[in-house]
Parts: sequence; structure tokens; C-alpha cells
Amino acid sequence: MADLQALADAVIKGDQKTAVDLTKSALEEGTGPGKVLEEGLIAGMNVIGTRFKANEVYIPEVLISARAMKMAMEILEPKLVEAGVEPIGKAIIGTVQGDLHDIGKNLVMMMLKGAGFNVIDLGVDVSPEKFVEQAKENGAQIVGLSALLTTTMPAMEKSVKALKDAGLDAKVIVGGAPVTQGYADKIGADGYSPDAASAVDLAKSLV
Ligand code: B1M
Repeated sequence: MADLQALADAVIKGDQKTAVDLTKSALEEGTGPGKVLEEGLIAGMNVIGTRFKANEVYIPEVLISARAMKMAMEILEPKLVEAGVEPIGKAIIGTVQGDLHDIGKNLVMMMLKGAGFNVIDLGVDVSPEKFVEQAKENGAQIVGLSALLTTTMPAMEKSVKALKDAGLDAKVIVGGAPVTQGYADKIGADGYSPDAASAVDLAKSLV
């Protein structure tokens, strides 16, 4: 019998090898890939997300857990596709034009993936046009914008405007150290979150 709690624990501890081995053995024993994802990997990342929010764990632990999840996902993803397991939503995410900071954006991306979103990472220095083009091309329900510099906040505003002007259904969520709820409201974003764990709750509430 596959031990999905042990798999969740491996993700929580950031134990890549055990996470990969337990994912493989659960699939070999015939456990459905959706169940392995939900009760193993996502369950583990949810615990990390909750602890991160409560300041019980810090960025390095989150990154180590996310890496363990990523390695296990490489085994699981083809099986999920074969089984037709639907992601809970499609998101694209990037750091806005002129801004090269990506650590926070990557954390948000990993947490969203951990929560079951299909996430496409556009990287850093993403132009408003690229956000619009990629949101259209991928049918994104969520577009995530990150900015770390006060000087790149206007690029965030331009990106939100471009996405809204394009008439897309996608909800635009924003974050990053200088960004506030007030700024998000001012530029017409659909949501703001101060950290990666809350970004997941926000994205879930918008799909
Ligand atoms: Co830069 N940098 N940096 N930097 N850098 C800051 C941001 C700065 C505050 C440092 C300082 O002066 N005290 C300052 C900005 C000042 C300002 O604008 N007010 C600054 C500056 C000035 C610069 C340069 C201009 C320096 C220079 O060259 N003169 C330059 C700009 C380059 C550019 O982007 N064009 C620069 C360069 C760099 C490095 C390349 C060296 C490196 C980036 C490496 C990388 O990202 N790969 C770097 C770093 C590491 C920092 C600090 C030290 C750390 C940023 C970080 O990763 N934090 C930073 C000072 C600081 O914050 N203490 C600083 C950890 C990360 C997990 O937090 O990104 O805030 P954060 O993400 C959080 C939340 O904000 C939120 O969730 C995350 C996790 O909870 N969040 C979202 C983020 N995005 C979100 C999106 C969401 C939701 C939530 O929805 C979509």
C-alpha cells in the first residue's frame, strides 16, 4: 500500500530522493497519479505553505521542499497527462519589464504549482506585450506580475493596463516588496498578496 503520508513528509523535509522513490513506488503499485499528487505532493506543500505563512519556516526550507516536489513532479507529470487529471487552473507569471529579481516570483510559482495550478514561467524583464501575448496563447486564468523595484512599478501598471485593454478574462494578481494593496487597487489589478502562500489562496479564490 502506497504511503502517501510518507511522501508528504518527504516533501515537507525537502528529501528529494525519498520523494522521487515514493512517487515511483506509489505509481508502480497502481495508485492513481491524481491521488499521489493530491494526498502526497500537494498535501506536503500545503503544510510548508501554512508554516511559511506563520513564519515557522523560511525561504530556504520552502525552496528545498519545492525542489523535492519538482523532482517528483517530473515522474508524475506524464502519468497525470495520460490520466487526464485537470489542473485547478492555468496561470502565467513573470517579473515586470526592467526588473531582474526572480526569487520571490519563483517562490510564488512553486507554491502555485504545489497547489495544483498549471503555471508557465515567463521569467524576468517581461514586457506588457509579452504578458498579453502569453495570456492569450495559453488561455491563462491568472496572470501574476512581480516587481521588486520602485522604478519598475510603472511597468507593472502598464502591464495591468495592457491586459485589461486586451479584454482578456484573466485575473491579474500582483506582488513584490514595494507593492501594496493600495497600489494594486490604484492600477486596477484584480488582487494583491504580500507573500507566496497568500498568493495561492488569492489565485484559488479567483478561478
Ligand atoms: Co536588488 N534591490 N537590485 N538585487 N535586491 C532590492 C529589491 C532593494 C530593496 C535592495 C536595497 O536597496 N535595500 C533595492 C530596491 C530599492 C527600491 O527600488 N526601493 C534593489 C536594487 C536597488 C537593485 C539594483 C538597482 C541594484 C543596482 O544594480 N544598483 C539592481 C536592479 C537590477 C534589475 O532588476 N534591473 C538589483 C539587483 C539585484 C541582484 C541581481 C543582485 C539580486 C537579484 C537576484 C535574483 O532575484 N535572481 C538582488 C537581490 C537579491 C535583492 C534583495 C537583496 C533581495 C530580494 C529577494 O530576493 N528577496 C533586495 C533587498 C531585500 O529585499 N532585502 C533587493 C527575497 C524574496 C523571497 O522576497 O522578492 O520580496 P520578494 O518576494 C516575496 C514577496 O514580495 C512576495 O512573495 C515573495 C515571498 O513571500 N511576492 C509576490 C513577490 N512577487 C510576488 C508576486 C505575487 C504575489 C506575491 O503575485 C503575482
